[in-house]
Amino acid sequence: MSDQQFNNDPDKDDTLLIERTKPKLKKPTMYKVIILNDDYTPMEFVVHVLEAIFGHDRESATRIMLNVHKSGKGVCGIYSRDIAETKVTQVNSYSRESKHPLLCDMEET
Ligand code: TYC
Repeated sequence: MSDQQFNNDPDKDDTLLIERTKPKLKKPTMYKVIILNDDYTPMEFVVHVLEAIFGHDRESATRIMLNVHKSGKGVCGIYSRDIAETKVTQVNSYSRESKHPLLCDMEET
């Protein structure tokens, strides 16, 4: 049996090789932006922050604020890392400027 007859010369191999590759897109890690309760920040200020920075309507903002007041912390929204970091900075800067102790943080989902 000759190479010519069976086309066994690797340099003449005409088989198509398909390599399996990982899909390139993976879902980004998402982050919960959390506000923390304290004894001094006025309820109206927290509601205002939830409306202005997180886009909640009055009803949703009030529900979240009251839940945080009772339970200690609560989720304002879920975002990609960059957006979550920006929201946390906005809340903490605005609270400090306004002389309120309200604090915001983020947690991986
Ligand atoms: N506990 C505050 C008060 O009694 C209200 C409050 C709610 C503060 C939620 C912070 O994230 C907070 N005035």
